[in-house]
Amino acid sequence: MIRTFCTNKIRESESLNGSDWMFSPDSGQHRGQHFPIVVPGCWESLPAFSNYRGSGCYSRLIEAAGNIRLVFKGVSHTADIYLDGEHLAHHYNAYTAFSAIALNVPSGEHKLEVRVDNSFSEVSALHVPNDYYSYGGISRGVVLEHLEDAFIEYLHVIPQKTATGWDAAVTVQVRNLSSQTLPTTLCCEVAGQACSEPLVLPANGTTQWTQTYSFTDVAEWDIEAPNLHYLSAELSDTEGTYDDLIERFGFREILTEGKDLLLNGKKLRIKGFCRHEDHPMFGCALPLQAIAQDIEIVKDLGGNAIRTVHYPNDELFLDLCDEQGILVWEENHARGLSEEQMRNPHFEEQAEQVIREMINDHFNHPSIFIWGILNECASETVFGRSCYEKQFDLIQHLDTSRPWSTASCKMKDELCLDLSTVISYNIYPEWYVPLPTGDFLADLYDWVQTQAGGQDKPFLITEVGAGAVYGYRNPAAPKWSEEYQRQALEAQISAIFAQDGCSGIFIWQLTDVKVSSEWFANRPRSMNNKGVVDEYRRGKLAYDTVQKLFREQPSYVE
Ligand code: ADA
Repeated sequence: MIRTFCTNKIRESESLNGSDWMFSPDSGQHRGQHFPIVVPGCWESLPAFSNYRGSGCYSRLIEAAGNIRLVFKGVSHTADIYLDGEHLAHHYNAYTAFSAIALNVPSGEHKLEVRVDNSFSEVSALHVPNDYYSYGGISRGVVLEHLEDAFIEYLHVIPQKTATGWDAAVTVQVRNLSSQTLPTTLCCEVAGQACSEPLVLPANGTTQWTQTYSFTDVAEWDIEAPNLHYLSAELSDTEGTYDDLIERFGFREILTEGKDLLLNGKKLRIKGFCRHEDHPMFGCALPLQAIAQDIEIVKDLGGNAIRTVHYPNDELFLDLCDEQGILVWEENHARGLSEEQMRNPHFEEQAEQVIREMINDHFNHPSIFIWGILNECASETVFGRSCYEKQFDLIQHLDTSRPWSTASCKMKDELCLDLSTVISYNIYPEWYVPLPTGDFLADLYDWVQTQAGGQDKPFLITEVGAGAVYGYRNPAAPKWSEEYQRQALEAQISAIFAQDGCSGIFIWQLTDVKVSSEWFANRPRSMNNKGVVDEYRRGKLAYDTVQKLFREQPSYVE
C-alpha cells in the first residue's frame, strides 16, 4: 500500500511490499549471507542488523513483460536499482520517491535487486550524523506498474477562490516512451467536471496539458471539514483507454496577509507538533496503523498541525492528514548544517533535488500549507544566505500557491528574514536558555519588527520544548524529570499564545526519537527526549497540560 486511495483503475499495478525479499549485507560478520526481510522496513528491525551502518543488497523475483515502471516511495538513503543485472536507476535521499523504467522486458520471471547504502561520507551531504537516525533499507512502499507506450506522469491542481466560487487550474504531464509520435486522447475529470482533447505526443518526450475548471458550488477543505475531491486523467487511442492516474485534492487557499496566515480567508492559530518518522519497532518505516496513531495523538492533544522535521514524509502520512484536516509544514531534508557542510560540493544539487521531488510529488495535498527548508542551517552567513535564496527561488518556480519559510535558531544574527513569507524561529527558553519565555520571545519579536523583511509578516514558533526521560519522576522537578518538562511546556506555551502577532507554535516534539550515536552531542539514552509522549507513545506528565492549553485555543482567531 502506498496511498490510502486507489490511484489507477486502468493502469495495471501490483504491490511489491511483503516478505518475498532477501537481504544480504556487504560487510560485518554476516557479509554475503542472505536474510529474509520484509518490505517496507528498516534492516535495524532484524536482530542481526540492529546497529548496522553500511550497504547491502535486497533482491526478489518479479513477473514482468513489456514496459514496466518500478516506483520506490523511499529507500534509505542511497539506492541503485538493477533488473537482471542491468543498472536502471540511482537515487540519493531516503525521504523522496523515485522510479525506474525498463522497456520491452521479455515476458517471464526477472531478478530485481536494490543495492542500498546508509553510510555517512562526503557524497552524502544531507544524511549526516545528526539529532535523529538515518536508518537503512527499503523503508517505504514499492509498486510495479505495467505501462503501454505512453503514461500519465503527474497531475497537478491549484485551487483558487473566485468571486463566484472556485477555479481549479490543472496541469497534466504525459510521457511517451516510444520512438514514434503518438496520437492520443486525454480526458481529464476534476471534481466531477470532465473535459477531453486530442493530443499528439512527441517521440521519447513529455507533453504538458493545462486547463482551468470553474465551480460555483463545491465543498471546501477545512480543518473542521476536510472535504476531498478527485482529479483523474485517462489516455485513449483507437483501441480504447490504456492509461490513467487518479489524484485527490481539496478546495482550499492558503494566503498570508500582513501578520496573518489565512486558510480560506480565516485567520489561523497553529497548534502544532514537530514529528520525526521514528518508532522503536519500525525505525523510520512506520506502518499505516502507527502513522494513524500519531495523528490521533496529535488530535487528542488538541493539535491542528504537524511539522515534518526534517524531511519530506511518507505520502501515507500526508493522505491521512488530508483526510483528518491536519495542516502540514513539510520541509526539505536538512538539519543544523554549518556553512562548511553547506559548502560540500554535493549539497546544492542534493538539497535541490529533494525540493523538486517533494513539491512535484506532494503538490496536490491540501494539508500542506507551508514549504519549509534548511532547518537551523547557516542562515547567519553570507554564503548560507545565498543557498537559502536559491532554494526559495526554486520553490517559487515549482509552486506559486503556498507560503515558504525556514525554521531558524540564529536569533538576532539571522540574515534571511526578507527571503521568507513567514518568519519562523526555534526557541528554547527554560531549557537551553535560562530566561522566561515571555521576555525572551518579546525581545526577539520586537527585534524582528525592526528588520527589513521581518515586519508585517506572519510569525511562528517552529520549536519549543524541554527534555524528560519517561518515568523519571521527581517532585523537586530537576531537568530531565517529567515534572520539569511539564512546568517548562506550560510556561512556554502560555507565553507564546500570549505574544501579540504570533500565529502559533509547533512543540518540539511529538515523540522521543533515536539519535545517531555518531552525532557529536549525543543525549541520554541516545534519544532526543523532548517528546510529549515517549518512543512507545506513552504520555508523559506534560500530556494533560499541553492538551488543556491547546484545547483552550480555537483553530481560527477572530
Ligand atoms: C533544534 C533542532 C531539532 C532538535 C532540537 C533539540 O532546534 O531543530 O532537530 O535538535 O533543536 O532538541 O535541541
